[in-house]
Amino acid sequence: MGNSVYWDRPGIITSMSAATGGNSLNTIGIASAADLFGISGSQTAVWGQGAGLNVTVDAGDILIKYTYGGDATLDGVVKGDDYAQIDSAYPQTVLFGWLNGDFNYDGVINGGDYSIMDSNFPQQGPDL
Ligand SMILES: [Ca+2]
Ligand SMILES: [Ca+2]
Repeated sequence: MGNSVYWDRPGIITSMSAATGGNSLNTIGIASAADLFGISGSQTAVWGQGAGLNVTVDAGDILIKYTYGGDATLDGVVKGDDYAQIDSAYPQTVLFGWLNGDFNYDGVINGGDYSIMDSNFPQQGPDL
């Protein structure tokens, strides 16, 4: 079986010290623009407005952000809408990926992912 169904490779990593050495406060979040913004076809959206990025993205773009573990929405902060993402995906058991709350990329959404969010929520600093 190829990697078209299950992701079992190292993927994208960062050497930024805040995201290495077992530190789960900061990491790399990855989501498709189509999933994050609910767009398709030729539709576009503006990503990173709060962070001053203002990047126009289309449904085929993959968004990668250095952010806090638990920032499902890739806006640089862990807050209520991130908890809403994981809370809505968890009971469905068929949704995966960063946007749905798989913050450790192990292919399941479970207590380990909630632990990352719950640990980082009070520790996070300024929006990334
Ligand atoms: Ca967020
Ligand atoms: Ca997980």
